[in-house]
Amino acid sequence: METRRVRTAIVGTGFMGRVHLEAVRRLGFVDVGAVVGSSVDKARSLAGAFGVDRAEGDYRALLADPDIRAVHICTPNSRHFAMASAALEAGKHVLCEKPLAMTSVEAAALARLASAKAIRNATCYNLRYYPMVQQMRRMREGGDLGEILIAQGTYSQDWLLYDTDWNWRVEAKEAGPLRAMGDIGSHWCDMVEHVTGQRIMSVCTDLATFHKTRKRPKRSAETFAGQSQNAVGGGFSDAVVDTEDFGAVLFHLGDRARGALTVSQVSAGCKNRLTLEIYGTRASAAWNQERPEELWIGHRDGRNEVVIKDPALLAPGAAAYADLPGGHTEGYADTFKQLFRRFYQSILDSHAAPEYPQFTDGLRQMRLLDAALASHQRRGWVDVAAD
Ligand code: SOE
Repeated sequence: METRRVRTAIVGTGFMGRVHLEAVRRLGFVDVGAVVGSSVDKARSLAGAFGVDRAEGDYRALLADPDIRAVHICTPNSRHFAMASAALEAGKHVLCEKPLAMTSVEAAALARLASAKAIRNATCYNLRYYPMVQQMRRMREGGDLGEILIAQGTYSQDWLLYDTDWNWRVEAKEAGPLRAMGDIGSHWCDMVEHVTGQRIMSVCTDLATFHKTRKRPKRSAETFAGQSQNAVGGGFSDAVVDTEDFGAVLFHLGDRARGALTVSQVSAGCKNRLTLEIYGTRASAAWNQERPEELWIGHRDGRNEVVIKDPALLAPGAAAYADLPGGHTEGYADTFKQLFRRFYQSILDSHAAPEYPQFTDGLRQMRLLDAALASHQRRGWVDVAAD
């Protein structure tokens, strides 16, 4: 009888590796067979904290293991292509953190390979799956907002505000040429296209690197390490920074709509502030990741509303992303659970349509990043390459 369980592995032991491991363990039908780190010691540390028996220092040790059917790639971006390619070639289903790769050329190759192998593949644009983001999408699909005229917002954080804040994402050789835009801007762009059902067609972008150099710690610095990192001993060395702290993007959305986005990792007090505002011909909707259970609805001829997440009151397609009743907050970690549940259910049901962002969606965002960088370099409008 076919087993109704999947055995997977987590590759990467930093912030995202831990977030993925915790979310996978909440599914109930997925077992974590191994944790892989850049060293066996780092792998053992995370594996031991979660009762995972196997710890490896090289992801290739998993590829020959027939019991490992899927892998999560939660490593720095520079390793995504090699790891995802090898995993796909070994017949493993792959869930890769965003951005999918270092370039759209790499991303296109991954999308082609996944398609050729007919293997389940996902790019971790998990922020789509807050219940109230799904409510925005269902309202748009139902015509409640009318025709979209404007989309605007920001994704702002402050964990890289000081020149003593450091992370692998700061270095282009580890993260790719765009940091704020690639790391969090791509989340926002994926979300606006997912919610509106329209494509960003062209962009006019201005990037800024406020800290031209940063203090690189002689010991590794975890994501969001911030203040604790500043306090860590070991000293610093000066490093030239080749990625942006800030980006401003004007864009055309679909045939008619217009939009504006700012992205920052140096905005004091913004801990993880993704805001999305959609203005339509009938009504508006606005959402803030720092108040995830609330959705603001704007009206011209009636009272504005603030809707609080209560599955009993949401559109069915949105309620499917809420596991808890009203008043029981679901947040950041839950969005990973919602995406992963659908990913693993599609592994068990080979006929299921993928209800999650795939490598093709990861490629889409890489092409958007290409256009944003080219626009900044040319100081003018650039069309986004078609899929
Ligand atoms: C750091 O900016 C980060 O961890 C991103 O890499 C994640 O994708 C985002 O969800 C939270 O912030």
